[in-house]
Amino acid sequence: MGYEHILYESNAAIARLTLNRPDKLNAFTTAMHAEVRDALARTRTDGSRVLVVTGAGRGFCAGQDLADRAVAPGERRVDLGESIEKHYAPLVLALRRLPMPVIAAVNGVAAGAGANLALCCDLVIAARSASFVQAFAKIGLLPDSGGTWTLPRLVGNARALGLTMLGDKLGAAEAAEWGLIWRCVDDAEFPAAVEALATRLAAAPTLALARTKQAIYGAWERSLAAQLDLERDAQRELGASDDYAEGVAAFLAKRPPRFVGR
Ligand code: LHQ
Repeated sequence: MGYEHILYESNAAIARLTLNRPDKLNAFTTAMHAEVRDALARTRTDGSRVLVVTGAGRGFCAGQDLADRAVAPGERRVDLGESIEKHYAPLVLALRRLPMPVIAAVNGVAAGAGANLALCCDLVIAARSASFVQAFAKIGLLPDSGGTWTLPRLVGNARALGLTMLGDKLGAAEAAEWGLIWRCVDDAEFPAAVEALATRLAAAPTLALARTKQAIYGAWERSLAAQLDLERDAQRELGASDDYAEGVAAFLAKRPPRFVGR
């Protein structure tokens, strides 16, 4: 599949997916969703060990393209639930279920579903000039793409409700202070910081990181006893992995490990 609305490449185990409608702050259309779906399927099979999602131009993603035919202006009977069911919910789950770390490299404004897609990634790194906007209330909607699930878990109900009911911009520095995102870095350092993070994760024990994200995301739904069982089972699996053998051998030989991701 050739892409018109995104860029995708995978080099040296680093997959890079760039939302590429800069004139519209990379807002999602139905066509863009199809391309992202295709690219994420490729990431699973092309040898990638980390995925970086970012935006072209001055924005990360402005959420749903409000002019796309999926939500034609003035059309009162449009079924937004269908758009969520077909596009946004599967995308959130695909990112969460990708068996490797996913970095959201938030280069500029992330609004609506664009903000919540960033926040469902495993590590969110943002340029200082970037911002997060829960724009939904401004157009009479509630936060989707997992926002009502992710936000209270990340920042608690007080801040989740303030952010979503007011829909004001939250700058990247404050987002990092609040624990909404992993890191905020100066704009000049942003590309190098993203590259360093991706390079480091591409050489990490991928299977262990995949099990780590699965365990942490699922922890909210399990009891401590069930979580301990899950940790036992996952550790049993990882204990038989090439990367565990390599990690221990490297530690004992006082040399850096060479992980293969399995
Ligand atoms: C856009 C958009 C946009 C189209 C900027 N659409 N053109 C799921 C299921 C189904 C349906 C509904 O929604 C959802 C989930 C959602 O995502 S709902 C939330 C949708 N997103 C928004 O409501 C955000 C709308 N955008 C904004 O509030 C602002 O553009 C932000 C705060 C993101 C950035 O503001 P500025 O930096 O001042 O940029 P701008 O407003 O001048 O935008 C630049 C261009 O991008 C402009 O186009 P133009 O041709 O006039 O230069 C905007 O119209 C276009 N654009 N967001 N979502």
